[in-house]
Amino acid sequence: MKSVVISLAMLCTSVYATVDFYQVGGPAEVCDPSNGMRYKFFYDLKYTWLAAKDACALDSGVLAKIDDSDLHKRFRRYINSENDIKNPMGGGYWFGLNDRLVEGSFVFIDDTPLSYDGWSSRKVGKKTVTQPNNNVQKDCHGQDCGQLWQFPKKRNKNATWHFDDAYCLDKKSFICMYENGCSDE
Ligand SMILES: [Ca+2]
Ligand SMILES: [Ca+2]
Repeated sequence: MKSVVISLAMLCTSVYATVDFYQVGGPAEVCDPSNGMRYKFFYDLKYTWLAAKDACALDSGVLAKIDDSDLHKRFRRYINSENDIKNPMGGGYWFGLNDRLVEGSFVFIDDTPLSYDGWSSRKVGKKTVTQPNNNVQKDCHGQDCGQLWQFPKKRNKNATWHFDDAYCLDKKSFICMYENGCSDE
């Protein structure tokens, strides 16, 4: 009997790998059945990256870690499925990604290095502009903080929410992540 239960549990785990976020207490708060994490979308606020990091800590969370293609897809699908969430006040969502310590070495809040390429790449005229580009036009220190970018913002076209390095002092909406609050049943 025990082995049947275990194999059923394994089956459920593999099925859940493709299941989308489900809401807990409203559209701005979701659980991911694949990793058991809870996420909150602070779509109606906009803070600098450091202030967003502090706001997550005050709420007993951290800026979200998005480090694989499946999780990134779940975020992209979920954001575009909810009107409020897909129109964040800050024009994008800060998450935990940053290269503040060593230029070009992107890490998350827990200092693990980025191992997945979710970066934006788009055509501008005949050129392809690929992120991260550490743009220095507005700030000589460049861009060291990672956002899920609300691009393209054209009417009736969903953003792709790819990664972009942005100016840490820009004010953006943000996504916090929590290890508790999702039932593991
Ligand atoms: Ca940078
Ligand atoms: Ca950039």
